[in-house]
Amino acid sequence: MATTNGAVENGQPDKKLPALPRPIRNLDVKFTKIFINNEWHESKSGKKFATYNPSTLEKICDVEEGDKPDVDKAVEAAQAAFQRGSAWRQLDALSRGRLLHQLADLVERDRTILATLETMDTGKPFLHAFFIDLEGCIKTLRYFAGWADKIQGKTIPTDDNVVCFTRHEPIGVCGAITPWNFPLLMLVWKLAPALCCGNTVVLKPAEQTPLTALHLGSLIKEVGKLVKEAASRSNLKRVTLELGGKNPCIVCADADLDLAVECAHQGVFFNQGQCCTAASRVFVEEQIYAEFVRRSVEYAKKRPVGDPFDVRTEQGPQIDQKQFDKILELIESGKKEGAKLECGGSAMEDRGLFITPTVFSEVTDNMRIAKEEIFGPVQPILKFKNIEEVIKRANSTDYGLTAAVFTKNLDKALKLASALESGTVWINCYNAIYAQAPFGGFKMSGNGRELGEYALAEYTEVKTVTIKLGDKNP
Ligand code: NW8
Repeated sequence: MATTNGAVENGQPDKKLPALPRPIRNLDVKFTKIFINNEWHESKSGKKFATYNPSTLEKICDVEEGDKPDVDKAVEAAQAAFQRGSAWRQLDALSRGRLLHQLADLVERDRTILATLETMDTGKPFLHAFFIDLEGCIKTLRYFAGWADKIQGKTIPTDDNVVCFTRHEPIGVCGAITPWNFPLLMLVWKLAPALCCGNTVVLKPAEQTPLTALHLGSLIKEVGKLVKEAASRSNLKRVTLELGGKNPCIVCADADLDLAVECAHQGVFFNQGQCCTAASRVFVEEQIYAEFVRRSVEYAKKRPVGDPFDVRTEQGPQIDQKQFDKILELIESGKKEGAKLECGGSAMEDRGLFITPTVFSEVTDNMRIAKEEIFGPVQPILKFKNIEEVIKRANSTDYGLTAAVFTKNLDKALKLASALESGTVWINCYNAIYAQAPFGGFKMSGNGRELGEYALAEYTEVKTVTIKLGDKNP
């Protein structure tokens, strides 16, 4: 029986845990057409493509297939909306921010629908879709909503009698191509900063996973009505890219071993291994190597794989047959090249595209599993002897997206943070991604930054305005 002070008879505080969100069963997919200029369109070619649930291999629905003429139509509409004097261009910055907040409100309202669609379309666990993808979307929209009226230039003192200042202007129509691993989240990482700077956007979602992008279209339709006209641009396109990674995760002998094992495990297996940030080269110092492998194998064997709508599931199926085959082929190469298969290593019997969590030990730098992006639930564990050596080996890749270091020694942590050639270095944590902090790649992992204030630079042109002042005093 609960008492007035909120305590129950057993002495535990009567704290009500919020009930876990539940997916929507038999959700009807409402939006399957191309969204342009606040209207739904059929494809000009009349073509459609099927999208499949990778967990059941059943067809979810047919979606209108956009091609060049449809993209041209979208670009024309986006150019028109960007035209000087259009409703969008005349909108004040605070209102632009308010629209992004309203879109965030609607994403919150439809959060369960969107998380359900994302799980149907990708096979990722529903609770991950709900608490990571949708949480990240809402936070990113609100973060950039706040920036809309804070984008400002500088006043620059010069060596002449002039007033010189800069304006940070929107570039114009932004084309965004988004991946299938985090369909809605990656879309929002592009849409939110582009719109907060006053641009217009043409988005092409990955063929595998169009559903949440289309639902977002329906939400945008609710937010406001955009108007049309025409604009022309030069052909020198600015390109921002977020590409792959073969991300080193360095575990020093002095690390908190429980933490390091857990983070390295989640770091590589999260999202079925289908993350640009996957911890796909785990370097472990020799003194603790055997123990680290033992505990990592224990973790991998316990990882719950199955129906992504089951609340206990941590790992669902891979996205499609092509990725599935590629991962199994790389696992075979690991076996052939002499890595030690500790657990997993195969497809799950009589199921669709599920792969058992796989750990390889005794991996060396020249094996394919140590060099190529696997994009699957495969953890290659390598051994290192000292810091100078591991820096060299960690950096000897064309990629440079993220790196992680586990150590209790601050000097070592900071030395590695500066020596590692990657856009992000995580110390004693993994996948610590925030709307406020920039994210992007060094080297072949990409160009430019998403999230944080730095993302604004990708979506704005700087204009210098210089005004000659009169020589005479008034
Ligand atoms: C945008 C994203 C996040 C966020 C939280 C937790 C775990 C993993 C990811 C993640 C704003 C605020 C928070 C994650 C997301 C994308 C990739 C890899 C990991 N993001 N998160 Cl590619």
